Amino acid sequence: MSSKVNQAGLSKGDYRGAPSTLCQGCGHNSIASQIIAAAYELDIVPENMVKFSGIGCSSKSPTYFLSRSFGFNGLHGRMPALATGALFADVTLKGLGVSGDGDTASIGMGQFKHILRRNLNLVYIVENNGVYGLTKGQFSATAEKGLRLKKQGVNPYMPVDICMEALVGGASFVARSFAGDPKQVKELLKAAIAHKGLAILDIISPCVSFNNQDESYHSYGWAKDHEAPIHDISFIPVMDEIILEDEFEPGEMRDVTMHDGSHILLKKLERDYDPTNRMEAIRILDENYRNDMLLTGLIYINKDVPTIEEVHNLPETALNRMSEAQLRPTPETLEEINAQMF
Ligand SMILES: Cc1ncc(C[n+]2csc(CCOP(=O)(O)OP(=O)(O)O)c2C)c(N)n1
Ligand code: SF4
Ligand SMILES: [Mg+2]
Repeated sequence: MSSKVNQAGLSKGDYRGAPSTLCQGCGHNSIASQIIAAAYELDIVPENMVKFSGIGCSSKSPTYFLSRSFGFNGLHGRMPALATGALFADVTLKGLGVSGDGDTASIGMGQFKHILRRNLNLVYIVENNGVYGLTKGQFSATAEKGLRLKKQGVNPYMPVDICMEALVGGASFVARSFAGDPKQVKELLKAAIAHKGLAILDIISPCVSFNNQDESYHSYGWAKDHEAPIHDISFIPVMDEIILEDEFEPGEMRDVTMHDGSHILLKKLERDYDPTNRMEAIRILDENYRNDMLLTGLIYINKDVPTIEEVHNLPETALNRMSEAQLRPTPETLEEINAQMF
């Protein structure tokens, strides 16, 4: 049986991973399927991607996609440090990090705030279910105030908003989606992969075992009823011709051209939203937080933030592929450095 291959000469099967051991219906499984679809449609060579995660059901999920990409499963909350070291050492790779709301917003918050400052070439997905799924459903820092869970009681604390933290921390790409909206997840993933720098993708991903009653903000029922997309999003790869006028009415689009020449097309819904306006992004997130709405879409993008390689003027050849002779300073350079110490 022949299956269709993409421009990298690969079939969709080449992007899959091991069979999932997560609960049936878990939002994390839907996200894994969209990662497979996005990578296939973008003709990515899996060996040019590297996967990172912390600990949690979400952090297990890189095993279930892109089995040909190298993967690191780190410690709980420490994925950002792992990704920073690896991507600093090899600037030729695109990073794909998968974390959970516990992994990122509880134990990992300190690391999260610092990765935002560094603009690594990394897609950072938070599979956000409002609970610690793997350890049997304790409240995470993103659980809404007043949430009642059978074994936990009532959550007395205000939630952390991942997108707001990302925005105020200086992230150059911030988006939110919902695992039950696969088309939007896929288009945002493609845009995040094309972004040169750190792309934060907060995806509401219901935990069907511990947090899926309809009144919970991280359930399928609530998210379906309260999702407020700020636009319809389409990603147009660099090789495809763009004929805007034929598909959309003039004036209804926001067209963001990426560094590689690909395009993100945002079709206006009820509001005229400009994702390049940071203050408007903060305002709309705050409004959504206070009005109990789940704002989804590309919330913010800034293509002009220098990446970590630009800040440190790293060579195009990855540090980890240089020979010892290239990396070792000459005796004269060492002497110069030593002389500066006195
Ligand atoms: C340092 C450390 N503290 C606590 C734990 C226990 N632990 C494992 S997973 C987890 C929470 C996972 O929650 P989240 O990141 O939201 O992932 P989910 O399972 O919900 O996808 C905790 C507290 C651990 N593994 N390591
Ligand atoms: S416990 Fe929850 S988060 Fe973990 S696999 Fe099951 S549904 Fe998913
Ligand atoms: Mg969780």
